[in-house]
Amino acid sequence: MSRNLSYINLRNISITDKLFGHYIKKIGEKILEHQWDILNDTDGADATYCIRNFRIAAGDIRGKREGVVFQDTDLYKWLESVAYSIAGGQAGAFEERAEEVIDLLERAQEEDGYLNTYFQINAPERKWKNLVEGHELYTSGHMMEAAVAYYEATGKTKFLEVAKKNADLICRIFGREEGQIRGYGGHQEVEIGLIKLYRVTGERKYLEQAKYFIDERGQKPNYFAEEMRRNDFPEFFPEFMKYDLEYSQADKPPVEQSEAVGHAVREMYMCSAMADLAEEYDDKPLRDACLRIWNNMVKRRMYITGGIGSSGFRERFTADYDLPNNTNYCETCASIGLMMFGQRMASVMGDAGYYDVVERALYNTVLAGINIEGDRYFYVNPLELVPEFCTEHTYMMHVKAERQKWFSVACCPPNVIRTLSSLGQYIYAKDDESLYIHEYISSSVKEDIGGVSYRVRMESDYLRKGDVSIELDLSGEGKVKLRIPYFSKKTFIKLDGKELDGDVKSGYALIALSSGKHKLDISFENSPRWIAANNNVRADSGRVALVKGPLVYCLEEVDNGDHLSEIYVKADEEIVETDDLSPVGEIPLLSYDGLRLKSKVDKDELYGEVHFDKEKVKLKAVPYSQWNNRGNGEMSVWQKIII
Ligand code: FUB
Ligand code: ZN
Repeated sequence: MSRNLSYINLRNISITDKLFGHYIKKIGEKILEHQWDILNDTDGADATYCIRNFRIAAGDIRGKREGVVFQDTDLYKWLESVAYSIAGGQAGAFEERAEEVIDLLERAQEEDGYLNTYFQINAPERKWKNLVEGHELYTSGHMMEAAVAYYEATGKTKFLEVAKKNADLICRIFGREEGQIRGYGGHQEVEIGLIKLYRVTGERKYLEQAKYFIDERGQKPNYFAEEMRRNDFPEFFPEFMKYDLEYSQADKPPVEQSEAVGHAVREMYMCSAMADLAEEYDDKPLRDACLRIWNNMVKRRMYITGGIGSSGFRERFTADYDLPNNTNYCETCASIGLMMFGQRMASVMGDAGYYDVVERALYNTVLAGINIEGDRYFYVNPLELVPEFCTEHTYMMHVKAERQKWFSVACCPPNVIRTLSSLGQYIYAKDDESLYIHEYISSSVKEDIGGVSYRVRMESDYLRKGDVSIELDLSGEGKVKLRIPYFSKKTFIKLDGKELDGDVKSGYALIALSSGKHKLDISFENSPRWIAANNNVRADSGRVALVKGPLVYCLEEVDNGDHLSEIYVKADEEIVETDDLSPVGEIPLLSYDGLRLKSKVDKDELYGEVHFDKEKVKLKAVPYSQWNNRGNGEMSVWQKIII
């Protein structure tokens, strides 16, 4: 069965947006270079050993392999970002370097297709023996994703051949035939890589292998339980061991699962593959499982910022409505995974509503993952923070009060970059007869759809006024489907100056177009408003959060002083869009009146009589994605309410 939606090659999309264009430009100008230095240990920070490990594996130098077991993925994600950036016209200068690295990969790869520097150098006898934590399949999956991206950007096949050779090995090693390992990866990812490889090569065995990995997961006898029971099971992450099978979603087959559980990134990568497979195989039970997990997550286990993973301990989901604001994890990668899952759900379900969640994650948690300068990253994304309380060796030690240059487990920084550099594929999509516009990000696209050439230029003021103007030039009759975001209570669409009736199906307004030039003027309602959480979310009881369109706002110490916990607001207070704009993207900062209730307990005492000073204050809120760009300080999304 064919897919409902296909991606458009990034070579055909150009992003000019004030907000996202800023980061995309920085990727080409400095981020890829900076990350390259980090991978090569030439930036003066702690060594990552990443390229060095490949050079050892290729026999260029001698030494012991260093870094975390999946360190190779940092290079694969870098290559994937380079590929998307080449396609977007931002990184031509990196192609030569990428070619050299691909040569290195080719030389490091073993004859049978095996390529993983940890096991090649440090533990060749343990290949495929620790599927729970060894990350071999995970690492291969990232290689496949990067190779497909590089092929699509450049048309060159060398990297694709390396990835195929590795995938062929995986297809030989894993399966239900005599002599094959009947296992699957502890951290899902290879499934996504294999599906992409199938889509670009047309070789069905890759799709079938991905289906095998999903179908076999959690079957009895449980592969992971057996593997962990073996005496020779090496522990790569002792702190992660002795965990429940649910942690890697392997306690039962995915098709029987109903809740977002365990490690959040693993869950999202697995669900992304499940949604792809449900569509490729027209597999209703698998699609229903995706739907159950999705609904459980977005209705009970997701933050207003699109963050997921409530527990700082083991980066995982916890229980329904457990959404603490300061001890949470909300890993940047998990929200990237949420974007990936939502993008696929929109296709398999044929419903634009999934992009409301994609957008929530993108505009808030994912963008908060990187600073404006493009050289610092958040791994954990709290919704409330007092810097002094984020101390080492406590329950808050995972929370950093400021973005970091890099991490010893550096999954998030290159993940943000590959996501931002492939953003075009979240903006546009197509089916046999229509162009889909999911995100209102200034850009242009040219694409042939059903024999008709579409040339489209979008100018978006989505975040400020809610206005979007789209110029289209079609060589024949065609259709455009516009996602109508959930927050827009009133949407006006004009085609060539004439108002349309605004018929919306499955979250899309369908616009039929004749051949020639057209102009769409869209106006979304996006005035700022307060939002409350479900009563079961104890952490947000009696509190409200401020949003405007897809953006969640927060208070920062730099604008409002410290002790943000003393602040109270009235939810009917007028919210003013100020002329003060965010440093990037020209997003209006919001201002409103509030109260500070300050306890008068003597400063030398901890407790005392009940006396409060009440002070009227003028508050200023900034987009959450841009917090911590003006020095360190307190931050809070949810504010206490006075009725
Ligand atoms: O295990 C690989 C990656 O490292 C995970 O996705 C992240 O959560 C981090 O633990
Ligand atoms: Zn991460």
